[in-house]
Amino acid sequence: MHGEMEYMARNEGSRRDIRAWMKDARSVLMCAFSYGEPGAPHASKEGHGRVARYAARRDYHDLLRGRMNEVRDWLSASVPGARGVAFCDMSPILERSYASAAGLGWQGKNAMLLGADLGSYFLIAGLAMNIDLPGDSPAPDHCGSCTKCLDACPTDAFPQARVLDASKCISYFTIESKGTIPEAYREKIGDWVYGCDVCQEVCPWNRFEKPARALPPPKIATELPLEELAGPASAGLRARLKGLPVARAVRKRLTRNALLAMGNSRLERYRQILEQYASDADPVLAEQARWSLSRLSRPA
Ligand code: B12
Ligand code: SF4
Ligand code: SF4
Repeated sequence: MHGEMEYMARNEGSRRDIRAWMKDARSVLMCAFSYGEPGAPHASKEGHGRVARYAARRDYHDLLRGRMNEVRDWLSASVPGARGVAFCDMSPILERSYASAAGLGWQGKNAMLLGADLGSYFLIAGLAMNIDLPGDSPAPDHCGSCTKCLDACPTDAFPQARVLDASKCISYFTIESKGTIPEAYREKIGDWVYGCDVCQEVCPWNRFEKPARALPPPKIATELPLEELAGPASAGLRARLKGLPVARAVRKRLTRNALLAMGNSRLERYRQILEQYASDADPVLAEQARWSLSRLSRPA
């Protein structure tokens, strides 16, 4: 279920109780930071690889923790003895669980936290405090009989509604997985080169997505030219990706993903670059390029 992300299994028990992380925590404050772009098209584009929407903006971890620390400082200044620690994504805490208990939204069948007034294109950050704060009630579930996300997932990554098998998720393959991508999933990954938004794109509640306020505007398009991604690390590309989550995927992973997408595109114009990589010293890249080359000669 977790693929190479061993930390998920390792900390499973303690991640459910924040007191394993902050001993004297008495309240948890959860916030949603929207990165929606109402009306913006996010479609495949010939010769390009797709990047998940959140990844087109500046890396959010420090930024959002910083915003929560501002709240912490304000609370600490107002309540004597109040102390707290902010978290966003990097700490051993099940953020969706806490956010759902805090009433930010309900857990959709696609495992995403969803709000009736903001859809699911938002990131979560939290603040654990050593003081009692008034609690909110969990939000009611509005998925009803809809199964659009479960039906649309290209890799069938949901063994049941609300449970994600991370080891089958395109987001896992393209961002986290270091080695060879299993053959059975390559075609299904299509043109995704960093993350995946399919189970959110089809969600009817995302017609209520909200534009970002705390997060800066996108720095890159959500479609990137495949040749540029697989080519030599140009100063131009490095500068464009600097400070973005995409820069977290080491160069080799991005190249592997771009080679895969080239195979799925079946465009003859990639033959030369794929032939070059087919004899690369790196076995993961060489094998990926050979597979993609084999796709060029086959009819779609
Ligand atoms: C590891 C991780 C991943 C892994 C694995 C995800 C997984 N299995 O959940 C991979 C790389 C695949 C991944 C993908 C994505 N991720 Co991610 N990921 C995380 C991370 C770091 C840990 C999540 C985790 O531990 N999951 C394990 C399972 C057990 O927990 P869970 O899904 O959170 O759900 C539990 C609770 O919600 C609770 N629950 C609450 N209500 C209900 C109701 C029912 C009926 C049930 C059964 C359970 C349930 O029980 C669940 C099971 O224990 C979190 C940040 C964090 N620290 O929480 C971000 C986070 C979950 N990811 C996030 C995002 C944005 C994504 C992507 C959209 C990125 C992308 N576009 O590619 C995809 C979405 C995939 C999907 N459909 O969920 C956001 C989600 C925001 C939101 N609105 O929900 C988070 C919260 C990061 C953040 N700080 O904003 N991610
Ligand atoms: S992010 Fe993509 S691959 Fe992962 S569960 Fe959603 S639709 Fe499936
Ligand atoms: S697509 Fe349908 S089932 Fe999936 S999360 Fe959205 S409302 Fe729920």
